[in-house]
Amino acid sequence: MSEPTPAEPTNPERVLVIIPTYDELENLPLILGRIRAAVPQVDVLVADDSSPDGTGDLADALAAEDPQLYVLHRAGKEGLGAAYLAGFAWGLERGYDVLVEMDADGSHSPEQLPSLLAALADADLVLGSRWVPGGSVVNWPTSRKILSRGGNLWTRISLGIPLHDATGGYRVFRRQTLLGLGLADVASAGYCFQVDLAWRAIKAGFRVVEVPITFVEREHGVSKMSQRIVVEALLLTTLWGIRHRAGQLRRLASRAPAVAR
Ligand SMILES: Nc1nc2c(ncn2[C@@H]2O[C@H](COP(=O)(O)OP(=O)(O)OP(=O)(O)O)[C@@H](O)[C@H]2O)c(=O)[nH]1
Ligand SMILES: [Mg+2]
Repeated sequence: MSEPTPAEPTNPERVLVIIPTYDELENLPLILGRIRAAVPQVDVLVADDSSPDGTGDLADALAAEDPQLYVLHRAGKEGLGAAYLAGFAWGLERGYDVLVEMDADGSHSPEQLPSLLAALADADLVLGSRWVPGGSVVNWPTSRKILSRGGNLWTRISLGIPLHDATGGYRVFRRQTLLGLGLADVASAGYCFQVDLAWRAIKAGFRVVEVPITFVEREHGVSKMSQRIVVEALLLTTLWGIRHRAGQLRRLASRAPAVAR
């Protein structure tokens, strides 16, 4: 008797990797080459904020040769969060099932994307995490590790969420998850944008799963991380935490039995 033929997967999910860029001329061809080798099935959208170094023009030239590469040109530098929001809107309009956040600088290894995509089978949002067992950071000075771990500890305490790496930017969203996050009123720009989205996902009841990644410090180009971005993250996380706790207290008080006078 012949073996039954395994069912062909029908309608494989369409995946869009969104890469925000600002002055990533050296990195862009490297990351795109690695994506093509590691996950040839995915489409890629480069969201460039009119990089002065010509990253947007290079992206156009590469897209002319690659039918799975698209470029979103934005008017000027508005921060990572705004570029992702525009990229999400672009991908959702075009019906992608899965949308991925990935930096251009090589810190997020495309070779690890299959493990993040696999984790989506039991999750609505997958976070690439440096700070769970198996996760790591390569070539970071101790000061950056302390900043990242400290920021994440503060986020956990302040918001009361169980995540170890809420500030990381290597993520996989289901389409339905993004649609359920209320993206229209997201205003945060830097690291805070990542915390904001993870927290919204948890509050909305989505399953958020952390998968270990090896984060490698960029070798080319300069970081756009600034003191302003760190301060924004610290202040906003604290403010959200205070509001969250105040709301919890109000709800608790309203449920308490009325005291006889
Ligand atoms: N479109 C757009 N992309 C940005 C902007 N700021 C940063 N990016 C991109 O966002 C990604 C992450 O930025 P990085 O400068 O590497 O910041 P980071 O990874 O948080 O910090 P480092 O760990 O120091 O590299 C990179 O692909 C940047 O080119 C921006 O204002 N607009
Ligand atoms: Mg980086």
